[in-house]
Amino acid sequence: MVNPEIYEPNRETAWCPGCGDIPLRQCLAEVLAELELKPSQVTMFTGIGQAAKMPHYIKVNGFNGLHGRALPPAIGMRLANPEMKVIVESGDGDTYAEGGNHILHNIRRNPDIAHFVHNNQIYGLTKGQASPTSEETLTTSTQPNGITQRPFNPVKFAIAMGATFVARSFVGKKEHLKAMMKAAINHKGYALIDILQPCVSFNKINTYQWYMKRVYELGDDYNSTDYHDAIKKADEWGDNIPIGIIYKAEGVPIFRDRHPQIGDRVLVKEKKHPREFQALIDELK
Ligand SMILES: Cc1ncc(C[n+]2csc(CCOP(=O)(O)OP(=O)(O)O)c2C)c(N)n1
Ligand code: SF4
Repeated sequence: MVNPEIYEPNRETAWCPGCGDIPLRQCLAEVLAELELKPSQVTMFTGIGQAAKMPHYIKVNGFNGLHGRALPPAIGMRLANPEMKVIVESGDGDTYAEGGNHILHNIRRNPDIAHFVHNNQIYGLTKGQASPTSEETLTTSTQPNGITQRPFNPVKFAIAMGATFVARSFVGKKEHLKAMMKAAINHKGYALIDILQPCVSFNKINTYQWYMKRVYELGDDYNSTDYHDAIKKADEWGDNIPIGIIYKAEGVPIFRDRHPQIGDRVLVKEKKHPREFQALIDELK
């Protein structure tokens, strides 16, 4: 088995002690090792935020770009290199606010990407402004009278948009989170996990204790392939918060398969002569 230490999950970070990003990184390292993946076989794409620092702190190929813009380059790599495992890590703000447009159209494409959203229901890096998933009862330094908008439901949104794998997990349930990550990485298509990840410095509502009292694991009797049941489950929030694979659809074509001109080609392995590009540049001049 690959040793999880190869991913350097204990490397020093700028995250606060107790931040939910720390156990999340540990789970990820263990999952990649248990799936027998080497660092060279994985590329991680991120935008901006505390969550988006992940490729700085774990040893895989990494691309750290603009706020909310992790998905477009990830899709590019997926088209060019089907041999690479592509993982996107992003915060709730990065995904559902700045990246809102990208997640929407990404779901329509169904690329073969595992997307792990660190949902701490706050903007952590910029010191605690409200994010789309913040509770209405939360007050922050910039929203001292509370949030004036209703929270966004990412699980319901993704199911309604036709995402082919939608799960929720919690960093306080490590074995559960690892099982979800493995299922997402192995899913053929776009797999979103909304991961409940406490920000111990700026979100004083959604703490580890708050979640421990509320989260419950979906049992074997839950049928994750039923769209209407999934929408009902996605609506559960408050005293009881379900975690698990909330919706899954098999057999939907992935983005690459809709491009027959690519076929089985691994574009990064193809040697193009510079002259071929010159002809194209001349034509477009
Ligand atoms: C286009 C753009 N808008 C705003 C910012 C400022 N900014 C940097 S990080 C951040 C919030 C990050 O919050 P989130 O994505 O939830 O991640 P977290 O830090 O909580 O993990 C913002 C608004 C930016 N860098 N770029
Ligand atoms: S501010 Fe919040 S999200 Fe950022 S490192 Fe600290 S606990 Fe984690």
